[in-house]
Amino acid sequence: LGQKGATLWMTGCSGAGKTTIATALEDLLVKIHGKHVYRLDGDNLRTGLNRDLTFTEADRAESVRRTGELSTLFSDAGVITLVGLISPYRGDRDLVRKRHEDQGIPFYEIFLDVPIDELKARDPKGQYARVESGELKHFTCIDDPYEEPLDPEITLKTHELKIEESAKILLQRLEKDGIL
Ligand code: GGZ
Repeated sequence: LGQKGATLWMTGCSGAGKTTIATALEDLLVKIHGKHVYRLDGDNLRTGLNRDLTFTEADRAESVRRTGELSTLFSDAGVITLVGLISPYRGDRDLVRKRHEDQGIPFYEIFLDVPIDELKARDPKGQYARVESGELKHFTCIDDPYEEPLDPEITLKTHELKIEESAKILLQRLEKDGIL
């Protein structure tokens, strides 16, 4: 009965395109497929639910855990939940996957795989420049760890794809799996 939910968990370095791809996909899902979609963005959550958290390893783990709990609730309610979180640690992401699997909720780990030189060239918010100048420290993928997914459901090399192409790949996967 009703809509089937799923969590699409986008992981990758700052500037890899998590928010951009999620927004493009949201557009397709809502406008073309009339689906109920919700976007959970790490950056935004840090102004509310996660505002007590910093960028230490422990706080990042907690941010991933809370967001994972949220995504299971939304997806369980039948919403297609699009998460964009750097989520740099494999173990944290695996725990979120397990929470979904234990509850029978479809979970897709989507790795936004972009070379670091490309990220530095994009630098939409000037973060990488601030890291370079020493103003910003412990920045993921530069001087703080990012553990690449070993077996993601989908890998998107967003520097080799148009935004719409990346969104389409995700959409087609949801269609193939009977979620749309
Ligand atoms: C990584 C940081 C850091 C550090 C601030 N490391 O692209 P942005 O810049 O504007 O958005 C990023 C956001 C990442 O938050 P997440 O909640 O997705 O990260 S995590 O999953 O690791 O908890 C980034 C900004 O915060 N930012 N300092 N040191 N990103």
